[in-house]
Amino acid sequence: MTKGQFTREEIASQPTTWESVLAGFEQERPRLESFVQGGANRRFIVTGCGSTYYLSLSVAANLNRHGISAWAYPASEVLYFTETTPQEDIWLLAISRSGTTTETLWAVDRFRQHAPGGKVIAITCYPDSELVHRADISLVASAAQENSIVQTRSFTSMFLLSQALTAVLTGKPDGLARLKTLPGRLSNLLAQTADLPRMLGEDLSLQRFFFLGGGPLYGLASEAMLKTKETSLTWSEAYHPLEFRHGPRSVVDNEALVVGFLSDSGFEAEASVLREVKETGGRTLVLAEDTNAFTDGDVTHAVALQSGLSEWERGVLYLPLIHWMAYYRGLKKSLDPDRPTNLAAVVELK
Ligand code: F1P
Repeated sequence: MTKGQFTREEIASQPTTWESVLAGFEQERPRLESFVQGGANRRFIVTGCGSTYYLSLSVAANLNRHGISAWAYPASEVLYFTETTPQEDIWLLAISRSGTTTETLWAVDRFRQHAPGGKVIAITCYPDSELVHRADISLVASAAQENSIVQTRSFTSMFLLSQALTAVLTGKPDGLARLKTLPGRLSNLLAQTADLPRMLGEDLSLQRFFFLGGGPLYGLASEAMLKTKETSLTWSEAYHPLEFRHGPRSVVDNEALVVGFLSDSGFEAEASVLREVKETGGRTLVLAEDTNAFTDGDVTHAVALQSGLSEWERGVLYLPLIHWMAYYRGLKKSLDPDRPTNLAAVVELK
């Protein structure tokens, strides 16, 4: 085994994995549709831990955008601060790659006690996991199972399943057809960006990474932060874009890379933040649907996603470039991305 072999294979397989996961969802769709009948007026607590908590933030934003009230919490909050979570007429969407994280399982049990009659939907990668046994219905991305500890294709695949669930809940399956264009778009995007992720990952003059994202992109920016930490032991932080002006930008200099996951809704305001960062000496990378608004010198690097999809549909496209950047940085620092320091694939408590 070479260093990072599992991580490399799993990052690279995302286009084909996404295709498999979406095809698998189609088979499960009739069962899900009958289960969620009248789903448009459901309310959800969305929960997970670590990466899957950050995923929950993006999932809740998407649900709210489509008229389904949703609140995201770390599983430990559902567990120990239940009274701060909605308890009336509520369902639980529990997300866990392994389906065995103790906090998430305990949160499901707690939910059952406090929201009698509330249903539990699970999103996971393991069909025989304890979470599946405790849920009323599960969406499973078996093709996205991973040998590595840090989540890459599992995260993006579970995000796709949550978007497919949202389409079914809102009774708008036409959105599913648009999700199916994402694998091809990712393949094109990786070809288009070529060595940029590796060049940035191997540039050890960069010491601090900041990821900015708003709306459905804040959870993804948080995941990018965690990936960078886990895979390369690097100082990384995540903020809503305009929040960056309110203090955090004080630590930006030429050793900092500020990555903007730019939305459509806040594009102009977000782009201004990234331009200011470069003016004050930081280095910047922007990922946006379209980058024509940036003239030479505005930002250090600009990547156009050109998905043809909205900010609510194209979210998974922001992460693979960061997966690769974190992977190459870990290798450059003589780390093994497959075995991140002090981390286990699953946190199991007694
Ligand atoms: C949750 C999690 C991961 C984290 C690490 C430990 O796992 O906290 O998010 O990156 O791998 O486990 P899961 O509940 O999604 O399996």
